[in-house]
Amino acid sequence: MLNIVIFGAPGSGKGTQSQKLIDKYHLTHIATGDILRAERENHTRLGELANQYMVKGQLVPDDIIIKMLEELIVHKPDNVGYIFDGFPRTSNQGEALDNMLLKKDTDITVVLSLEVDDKYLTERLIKRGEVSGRNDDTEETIKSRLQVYYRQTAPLKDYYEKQGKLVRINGVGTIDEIFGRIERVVDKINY
Ligand code: B4P
Repeated sequence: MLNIVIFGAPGSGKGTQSQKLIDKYHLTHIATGDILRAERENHTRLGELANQYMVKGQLVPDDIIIKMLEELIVHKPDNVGYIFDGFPRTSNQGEALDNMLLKKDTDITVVLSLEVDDKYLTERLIKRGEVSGRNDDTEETIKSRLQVYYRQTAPLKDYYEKQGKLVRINGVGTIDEIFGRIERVVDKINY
């Protein structure tokens, strides 16, 4: 299987590049942010609970996210692999993902870390907020999301670096330029 984690700060292009990876490599998309937003729109208990954290730019607690993921990683004979977009975001989630995949006799193939300067991240998210009206794309919340990223999520890079799975990708440029950099990495992998 080809199991990719797409990693990066809020606004680094995870969702955007995931879509291109799915189109080319036919992977199953697991995007925790999208799932939580869909739950919120459907006014489920999970959605209402998650929203309390999301509007403040905080992470939804690990136990909720990990349980949600366990229900999503189910065996499908025609599945060539997963793309994990926005997950894992903490060390606990990283360890839980390794264990979940091990139980399915597979593992993470590569972690693509999109490297983008804060000034671009903020610019992109404010722009998206103006168009999409996403309630966490406001200047105040973006600040807190970036702090949360550096404190809770960025340390996962060491975890994957030690496993020899981390590949840093320059995440500044046009969407196609960045995808070109990603393709060059993924096309070299035998899976
Ligand atoms: P997410 O939905 O994952 O949001 P995100 O980090 O902002 O990334 P996103 O994928 O949306 O942005 P992208 O870079 O693609 O999470 C939202 C919230 O949900 C979190 O804050 C948290 O509360 C909760 N959550 C989700 N997962 C969780 C977990 N595992 N544990 C706990 N809580 C969790 O795109 C950003 C913008 O940039 C877009 O408008 C795009 O068009 C633009 N863009 C992309 N590439 C560009 C480029 N090359 N140049 C210019 N603009 C570009």
